[in-house]
Amino acid sequence: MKRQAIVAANWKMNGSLSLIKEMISALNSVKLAENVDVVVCPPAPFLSAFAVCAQSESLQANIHLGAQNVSEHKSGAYTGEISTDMLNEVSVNYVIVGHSERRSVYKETSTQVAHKVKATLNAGLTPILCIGESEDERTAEQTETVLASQLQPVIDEIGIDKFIDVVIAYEPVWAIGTGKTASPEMAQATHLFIRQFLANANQIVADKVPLLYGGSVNAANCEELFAQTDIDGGLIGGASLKVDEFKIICSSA
Ligand code: G2H
Repeated sequence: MKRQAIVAANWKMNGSLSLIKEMISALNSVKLAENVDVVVCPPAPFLSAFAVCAQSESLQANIHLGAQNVSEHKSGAYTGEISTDMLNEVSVNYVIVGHSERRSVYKETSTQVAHKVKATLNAGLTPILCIGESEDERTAEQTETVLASQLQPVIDEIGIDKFIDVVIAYEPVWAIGTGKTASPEMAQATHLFIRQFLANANQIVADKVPLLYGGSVNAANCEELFAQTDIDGGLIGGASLKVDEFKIICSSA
């Protein structure tokens, strides 16, 4: 079975309205393989502009808009937060949930992440659930325990069957924005663990869920990473801000 492949751009707190326009026009000329979707996740103030520009430029259908975060609450007195309904109104399809920067800087717990995944699914949006271990945890050979501890609360919250609509991004924290990338073999081995962990609960779901790799992916290393059996694309940070480099990454998937 050929799984859906996804290349997602996480701009983090970078970019501008002019980059939105430049990226849309560049992506319209990329030749994507049939099973590849591209997701661009700009900062929240630019979501609406992306949606409007994508429509006026007739952006190809397999390029989608994503948000970098969402509230687990439906609405109310949550200053600074963004709801799933708001994201739906501006044509967002995907939401990055539980990125390591949200977990470490904003102290999001795996339980809160699980609630966000549930809210995202309930709104008909696709969560890109980020998981990953720190350098110390990898050195202490705790990688699998940590990944399991990040996945299990989500399984408990939504049920394994609903995972069929979830995308998982494995991002080793030590590889994020550092220029250090997991070797393709190391990334493949960890992706295989994640798939087997899901398979213990539901083989059909495990076979279907796209597993993205993230952490210093660039034009030079993407091809080898994407060629691994259990790597179905990538979550790209720094390199997704460079239009020409991101085009190469998208065409490699
Ligand atoms: C990991 C990744 C995008 P970068 O955070 O989510 O960023 O590619 O810059 O390491």
